[in-house]
Amino acid sequence: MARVTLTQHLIEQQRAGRITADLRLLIEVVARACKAIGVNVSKGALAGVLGEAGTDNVQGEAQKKLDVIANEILLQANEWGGHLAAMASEEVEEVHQIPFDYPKGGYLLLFDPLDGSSNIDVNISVGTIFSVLSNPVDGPGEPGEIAFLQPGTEQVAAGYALYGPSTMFVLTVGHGVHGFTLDREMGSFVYTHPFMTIPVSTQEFAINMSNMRHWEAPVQRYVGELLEGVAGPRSKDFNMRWVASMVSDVHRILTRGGVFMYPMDAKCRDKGGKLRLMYEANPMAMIVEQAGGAATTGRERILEVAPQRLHQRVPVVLGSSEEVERVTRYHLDPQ
Ligand code: AHM
Ligand code: MG
Repeated sequence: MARVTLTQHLIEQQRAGRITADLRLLIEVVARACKAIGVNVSKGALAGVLGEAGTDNVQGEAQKKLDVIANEILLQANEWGGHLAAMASEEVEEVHQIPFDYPKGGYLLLFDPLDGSSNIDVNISVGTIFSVLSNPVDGPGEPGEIAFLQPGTEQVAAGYALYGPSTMFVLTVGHGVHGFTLDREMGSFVYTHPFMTIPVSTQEFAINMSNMRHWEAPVQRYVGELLEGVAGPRSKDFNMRWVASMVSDVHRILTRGGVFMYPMDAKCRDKGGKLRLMYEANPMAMIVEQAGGAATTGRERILEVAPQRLHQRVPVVLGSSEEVERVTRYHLDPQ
């Protein structure tokens, strides 16, 4: 049977009226940029791309060389196609405007170019996360930060690339979640994972346990119960995994279920949480909901959070719906 590529899948989505021609082009360009990022990631020490870039990003975090390279690849790939009104990146403080000599389109693209970058130097999987919104501003003006401050429910597409043992591209345009695996010889993403779904129940959780003493009471209670195993109130044993690369941890949950948490804690309280709303939590929440899971801040649905700032952070609880509902209940109704 002929293999279906990402290109063919997107053309079919366009024919079915689920995406516009411009959105198809946008997603193709992002996927092509992710291939280029994957090539750089896989070269590692051979290309001299490991280590610090010697600069800080907008969040005051030291940038890795690959953070900078991945950001440049995505910005340059998307500037000239005519499908975007503007871009925003974890690595860039201000909105990135389309250079005046290129045509502009109706979409806004947001991304974390290389998520989980603490894993780069130790050769563990990292990823790219992206979110697409429509530009609410009509006319020729340049969209400012306010144009981007739309709740996650307004996303028209979201996805990620995972640079793991194989490179994958996972996408939703609001009609399920679809996964593609890079055929390195052919250079194309092949449709390998149709309609990815997250089981409702799970026996696996993902959280950075070293922060336990900093968590709020509801998360202490929830994880405490999991750790009691069969003898505790949950009457089953739970396994734990933590890659410290959100794309990898979410991909595992999309593949076999689980719950992922980066909750509010005493260390990140000043910032509002650890993970960024606009280009980490929102796209992952859309993907997880489209796969039948749930995603909250512990208190409200992530996709309904009204954003105040481009680089805003939020607590994140996502994955198998039974567990996300339980964690959220513990926050809203503490006893
Ligand atoms: P980054 O965008 O700077 O790479 O940070 C986000 C990452 C997530 O991928 C991951 O879930 C989390 O930070 C890991 O944090 P920690 O090192 O505290 O476990
Ligand atoms: Mg990140």
